[in-house]
Amino acid sequence: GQVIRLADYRPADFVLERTDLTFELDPRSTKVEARLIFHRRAGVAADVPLVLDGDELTLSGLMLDQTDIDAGRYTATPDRLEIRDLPEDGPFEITVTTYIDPESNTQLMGLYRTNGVYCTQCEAEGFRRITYFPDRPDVLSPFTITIIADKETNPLLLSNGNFLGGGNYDEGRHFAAWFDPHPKPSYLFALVAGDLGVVEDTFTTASGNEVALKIYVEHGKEPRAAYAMDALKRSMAWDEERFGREYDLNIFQIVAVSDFNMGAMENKGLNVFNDKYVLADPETATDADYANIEAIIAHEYFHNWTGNRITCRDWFQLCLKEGLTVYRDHEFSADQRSRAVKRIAEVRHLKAEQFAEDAGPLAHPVRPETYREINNFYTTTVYEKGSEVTRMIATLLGEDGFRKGMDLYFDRHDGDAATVEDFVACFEDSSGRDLSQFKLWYSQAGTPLVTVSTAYDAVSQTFTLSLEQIIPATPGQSAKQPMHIPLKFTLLGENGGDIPPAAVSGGEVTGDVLHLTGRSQSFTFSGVPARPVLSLNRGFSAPINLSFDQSPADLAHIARHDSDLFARWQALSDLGLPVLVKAAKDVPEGRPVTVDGALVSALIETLADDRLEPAFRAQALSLASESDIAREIGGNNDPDAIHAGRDAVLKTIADKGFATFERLYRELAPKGEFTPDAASAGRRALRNVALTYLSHAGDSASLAAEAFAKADNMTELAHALTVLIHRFPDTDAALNALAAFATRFDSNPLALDKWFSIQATVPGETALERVEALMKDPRFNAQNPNRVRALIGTFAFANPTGFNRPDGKGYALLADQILAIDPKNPQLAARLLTAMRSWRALEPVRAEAAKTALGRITGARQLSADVADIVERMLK
Ligand code: B3K
Ligand code: ZN
Repeated sequence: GQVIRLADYRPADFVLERTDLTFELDPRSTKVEARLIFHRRAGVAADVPLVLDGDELTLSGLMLDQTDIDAGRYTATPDRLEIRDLPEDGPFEITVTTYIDPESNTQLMGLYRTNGVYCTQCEAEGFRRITYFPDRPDVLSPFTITIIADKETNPLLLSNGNFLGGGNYDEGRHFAAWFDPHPKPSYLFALVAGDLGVVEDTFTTASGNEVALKIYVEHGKEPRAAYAMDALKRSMAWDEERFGREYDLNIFQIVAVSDFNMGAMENKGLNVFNDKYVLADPETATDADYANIEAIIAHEYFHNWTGNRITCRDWFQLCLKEGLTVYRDHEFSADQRSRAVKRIAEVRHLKAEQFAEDAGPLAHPVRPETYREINNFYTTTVYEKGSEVTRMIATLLGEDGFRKGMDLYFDRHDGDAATVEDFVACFEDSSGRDLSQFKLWYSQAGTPLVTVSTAYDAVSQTFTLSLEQIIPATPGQSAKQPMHIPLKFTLLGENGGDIPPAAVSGGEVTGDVLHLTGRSQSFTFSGVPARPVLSLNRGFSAPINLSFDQSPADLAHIARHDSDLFARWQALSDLGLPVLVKAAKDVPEGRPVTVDGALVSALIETLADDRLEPAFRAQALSLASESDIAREIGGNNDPDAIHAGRDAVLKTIADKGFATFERLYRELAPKGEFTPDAASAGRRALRNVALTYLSHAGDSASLAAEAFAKADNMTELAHALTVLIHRFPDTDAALNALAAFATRFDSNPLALDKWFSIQATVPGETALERVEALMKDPRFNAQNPNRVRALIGTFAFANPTGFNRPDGKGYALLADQILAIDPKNPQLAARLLTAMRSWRALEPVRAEAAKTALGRITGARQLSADVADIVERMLK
């Protein structure tokens, strides 16, 4: 593929006024007739042709104003249709006819079939696989859709917008027509047809409009959509309350399908979901599943305003809808659950995924300036760092100031295809604050490193804080400008309360936010009566790494006293990380692993503190992951040493806190009926953490076996199975549990995915043989993205010791799978390949093996643009 550049953006030559599509559905040969009304944009010369995008299309009919066009006036190839000699002014109608084959569409882009259901996925460039079209997000029009299909097999005929009507047609067929009055780009088009069950409800908007809500699932699965429906209604109410945004059609529909390349898709009025993010019941869904369903239902619904009513001018602006909408779904979940615990989970995820991406060969700015394959830019940088950038705007302007800017954005840009500049200008105009330096967050890649040093002078009662920022070099960007970094902070006194300083000099401080804008900067606080303990970057107000030699005693002080629970968690994590890093170095040298006493007592004190919510305690006791430790070490990493070191630290904590873990494990046993609410989920999370530690202290499988036998919910059942299989893999208890789980959930693909994932993450080199054996299991299905991700994806992304076997067999397995999947589903293949994004940070033997596997992929013939782009950037 060729390189597309932001700097080359030009508006389309023709304006699309209306889109009228008729589908005659057939599994192998669906007829698509597109009637498109265009006019030439003012100032575009009369000899400029109309160029429409296609992808693997064959043209079978072409008319201008209902008359066939002479062959000499157009050129059609599978990926392009050029029509010449079109009217200079005034509207004209082009009718394009194509035939497509949904059944053989394994890419899952465009119109495809999943379990006998017709379904579409058009973002980013899938619509061009349906018909020739100006398939770009800045070409918007109202759509009228007519669907004709066999009535018996497709009782449901769905598309975007409001239902116009339908009726019987010839030969056992029927039809339905839909009209979406809100102009939209083609990527938001959707069509679904088939035979599905439905769950129905209604929502009355603040202005009194009644909206029909429908969630479609496979027959028999309706009860499992109840939680999703509840989450949808809460999302609709929240967007009215928090952002003043009401829904704008008389129907909102969600369809759950079992073959989907990602989580879900925000098509106007007709969201299509991976069923993993719709279906839930206590027997088969974990608390994490419930939380994900709530977040993703909200996310797609929130796109109705941030993404659909205001869309993106071009795909470089993807963060405009994604970063903002992630921010909105984070805030929603924070309001529905515990804000601090939600923030901890977000930051863990951000560091594990986005910081890793930003530190490796795939690093790119939140708003990239070039791409070869846009599908590869639906990244954690665009989404999660994009959300953090939005959060920083809210931190700079305050909650009310942020709302004012958002109101202006909705007022000013409703109906537009907008840019990041448009968005930021709304906050500048509504607040009067200059955000020009701040905007570097969109263009500079890399996680800033802020180095901190402090000094207290008792005589003058001044506290000085010196900061220096370094933004690491990333691909294509070597020299960087200093950024505007908003750091929330407090100075803690000896008794744990906040010390309000009398005055500050050296830079801007607004309320509890310190603005670091220079490359290096010193802030001096006067009127500080005693040496304070600095709590910095509270709430993770900026997505940065801090290098701050804070003493264990100071960190323990923050962990004990900060009024911001997030800061307490962060201090505990900062206390733990060096211990884990040191353990990873001690193990290969044969030195005993020692664990700092301050860490152990801070952890056990937190664990035992019944005033703290269980979900927080569960987070506090969940040590940094193996990949977090690897990132902290930064290079020459040995995953086996990291794993062994971390295990030894866990065991020390387990031994020291044994009595407390045991008490909590017993006390937190479920009472009464299962409910998925956050408080109950928090108790289950803490109980699971206790079981993990107890399994490191004891050397028998009996407790986990008992937990497995007694679990009455998937959160505890899956965790007990994980502990059994990971810690006691060859025991009868583990093998029996594994077999029992598979039998019990034989007919439930989502639960069976967990069975695959749990085995794919068994630590150590035996995982490879397990994964190979599971790939031959009749229940494995290489065509289903969820199953492939559950086994191959989990192995590559979440099993550091198993995947990174020193002999390179893990990489070889992944390379084989990528080469096998790529011809059928390039997006899935490319996504799996990103599991190797940190390969350069491995010790030399593994790094060499990884490079060999990557080399084998580049050397293969006929790679998709998706995989070619990733592997080439990875090797650069
Ligand atoms: N907008 C979609 C993602 C589309 C991915 C295309 N490769 C889901 C979301 O972010 O809401
Ligand atoms: Zn999104």
